[in-house]
Amino acid sequence: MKVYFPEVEKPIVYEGPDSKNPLSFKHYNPQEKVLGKTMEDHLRFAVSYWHTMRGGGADMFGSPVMDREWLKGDNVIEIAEKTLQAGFEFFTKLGVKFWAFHDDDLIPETGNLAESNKQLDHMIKLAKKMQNDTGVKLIWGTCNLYSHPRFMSGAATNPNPHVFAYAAAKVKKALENTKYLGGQGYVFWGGREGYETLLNTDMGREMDNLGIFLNMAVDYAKKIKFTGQFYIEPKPMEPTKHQYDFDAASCYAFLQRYGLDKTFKLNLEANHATLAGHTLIHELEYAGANGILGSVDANRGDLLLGWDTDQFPTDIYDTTQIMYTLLKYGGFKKGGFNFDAHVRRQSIDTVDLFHAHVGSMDCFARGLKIAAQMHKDKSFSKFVNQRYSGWNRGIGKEITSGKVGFEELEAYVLKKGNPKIVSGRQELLENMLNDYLK
Ligand code: XUL
Ligand code: CO
Repeated sequence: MKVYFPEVEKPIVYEGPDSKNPLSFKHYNPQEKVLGKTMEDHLRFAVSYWHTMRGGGADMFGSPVMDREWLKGDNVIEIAEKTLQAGFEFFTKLGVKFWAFHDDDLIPETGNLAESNKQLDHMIKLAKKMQNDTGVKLIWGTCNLYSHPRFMSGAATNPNPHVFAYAAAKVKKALENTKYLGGQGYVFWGGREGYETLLNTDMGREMDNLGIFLNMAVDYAKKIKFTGQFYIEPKPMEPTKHQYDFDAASCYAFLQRYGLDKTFKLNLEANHATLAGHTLIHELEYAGANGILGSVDANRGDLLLGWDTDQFPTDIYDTTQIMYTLLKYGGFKKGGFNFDAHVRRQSIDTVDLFHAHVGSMDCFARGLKIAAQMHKDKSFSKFVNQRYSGWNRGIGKEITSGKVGFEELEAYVLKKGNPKIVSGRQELLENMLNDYLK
């Protein structure tokens, strides 16, 4: 069988923090237990097929620069087969247990639904075989509802019901395929579900239609007994100027409005969070507090660039806080860390794909170990509990238990006088966090 990644002969292994081998893990030790669970089970890493296998480094100003052996040739089916083979070679050499793909990443759609579905059937069978042979699983399936010209004005939010129907047909097929592959979830990222100008847009109708569409997906999943977790992936903009799934909070409002809050959770992406003016940690905390924390698309933006650069995460300060929040809410159930990230345009070699993933996996593993210690020490949670302790007694308890209203509170203040102001100790807490990053 053809080998596409000769630079890595055997699967990458843990060699410990002192190793000088760039193709080894220095912190990610899959079977090592942290807080009673293996690192592998905490982190549930997945490779994004679209970036890693289909990406060629093209940008708005230039064509692909990466000379990928598996993408060469004239026959699309042959290319698709080679890409899948290369993909599973990469997953197993890297040692990840999950992958994620869009329908069109497996094989580009032809523009004819029946023909595309037939080609997909062939590829999905092959994928199933490779999953069985390697033990690599599908973290979630999804559908490309934004690249083809028919979707230029949206899919489920398109002004034309015929396009809505086309999108429904694609999702129907993708759900069947995800079930067949044992996928643990299904993601809706609203690629063009938004608008460019309100001068031509009926926002209320578009949101209602998106609600109808997602309810249809839930109904169909029930019908075919697909039991994976549904996710919405928030993103505020790009490609449209304004997307409806702006951030975690607007998604939660949408899910509640359309009766979907019990069937959906969120797939949160770091660079999408920063585009919305948040951090991933903020989005995780919001989702966690509302019971909709599902999965993470792991990447990062660039402080100086205002777009979705999808870089590999390398900042331990970030991964520590991400892991701290994730552990606080009980970790992943069906979700995981999917590296929705691509190597930089100048990183043209296949070995760069390994460096990128290995570095980020180590970065999360380090974050996990540090965050676990922070939880064990309880130094931060003790501080927070103390800060809010007034709510466990006296007037605080009476407020939360509904025993008092405005009149009683007015009487309370008239009797007690002014409240004492206390320090939030932000700098102390930041210093404490830095002490953990030694
Ligand atoms: C785009 C993005 C998508 C979704 C899946 O910004 O993140 O790749 O993750 O459609
Ligand atoms: Co994503």
